[in-house]
Amino acid sequence: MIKSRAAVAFAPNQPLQIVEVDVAPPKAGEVLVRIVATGVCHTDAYTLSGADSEGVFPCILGHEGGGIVEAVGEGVTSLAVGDHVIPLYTAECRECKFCKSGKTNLCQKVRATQGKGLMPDGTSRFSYNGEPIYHYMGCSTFSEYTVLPEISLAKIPKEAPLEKVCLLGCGVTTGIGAVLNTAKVEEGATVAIFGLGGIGLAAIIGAKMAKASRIIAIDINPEKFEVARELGATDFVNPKEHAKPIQDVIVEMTDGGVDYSFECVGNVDLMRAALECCHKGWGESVIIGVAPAGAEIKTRPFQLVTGRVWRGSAFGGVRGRTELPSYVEKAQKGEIPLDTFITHTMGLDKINEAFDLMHEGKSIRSVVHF
Ligand code: NAD
Ligand code: AHE
Ligand code: ZN
Ligand code: ZN
Repeated sequence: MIKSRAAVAFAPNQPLQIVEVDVAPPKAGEVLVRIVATGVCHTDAYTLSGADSEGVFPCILGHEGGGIVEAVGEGVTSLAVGDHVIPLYTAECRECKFCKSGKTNLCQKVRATQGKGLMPDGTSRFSYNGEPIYHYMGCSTFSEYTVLPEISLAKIPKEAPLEKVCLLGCGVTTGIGAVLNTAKVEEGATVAIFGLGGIGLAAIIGAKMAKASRIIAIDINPEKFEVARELGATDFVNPKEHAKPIQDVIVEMTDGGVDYSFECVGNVDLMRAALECCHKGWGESVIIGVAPAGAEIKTRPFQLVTGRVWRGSAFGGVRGRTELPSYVEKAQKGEIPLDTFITHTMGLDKINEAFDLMHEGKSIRSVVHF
């Protein structure tokens, strides 16, 4: 057992508590990682709110981290002590039906236990005062030390700054990947992006990389427009400034609708608007936002009959162990401007401020340093 400083979510809707937890050594196929830095994603806030059907408490949240391998369990071959890694909430085993299909990044090897807050053997490596603490999304990066399956870690070059590339563990990769892998936006396409947080802004980068001709940025917080413009957005729409449904506004702006839209908020009404602002005959809408348990999407089936397509994207369709190193490389070359996302940094003791800043709409990403 080692001691680790961690921000524990003891119950929904309560501030995280900084305590010293016990971390058990990695078992076979597992790896102990020292987290150097972690971003705070809206999904952490979503689970903390109690709206996540897979939310279990007490748990250690966090899934956007960067760290260094501290110890490896029996049989681990792809990683060694000292390697730099990014934890993956979407594992990549390369041998399950999903991995072998070549059609999805949604490896299922450890997904069932991960969703229960447990390691693949059905137990937790974390405890506090002798009581187990649950893992979260297979990552639990709000702990100085965490244990993950070997297949849930992407090895990255040691030169990459972990306090920046941690953002590639979720938000930035998700937004870019949704545009490039899921939608496969082509040169000259028109794009609408709903929600300009870490995910939506990264989707703008993806759209710019794809050479989209128009990138329409939509948010109810106009303070997000400046950075959206900096990243390549060409048009800016605040739904609060329009009396008519926002899909009608976008359809009018674009001679019948956009080629692609992305919902990066987690609001089912906005998901409908994002679908319905797509062009008849071919427009495709990608749902990235995570909606509360029990929420459902709706539209007139006629919207689909007349050629619009509804898709979803998890971690941008990215196979983490195989593809994340190339994202790190792009960040190092300046092709993915991670600094633009990091509006706040803080120590673990101030992590609750990161949640406040997010809810107040003041941050894009807060990065917590250990
Ligand atoms: P964020 O809080 O940083 O940003 C959300 C943005 O949406 C804010 O700018 C906010 O002003 C805007 N917004 C809120 N309501 C709006 C509305 N009605 N119309 C327009 N804009 C509105 O969040 P984030 O970290 O960027 O995450 C966004 C969503 O993506 C969350 O639901 C998160 O859970 C989800 N997510 C999904 C994946 C995935 O793999 N599918 C990965 C990461 C995050
Ligand atoms: N537990 C949630 C599901 C949440 C969800 O959809 N998560 C996304 C990643 S969000 C990252 O910030 C995802 O990857 N989903 C695919 C998967 O396998 O979980 C719920 O609502 O039950
Ligand atoms: Zn996330
Ligand atoms: Zn797999």
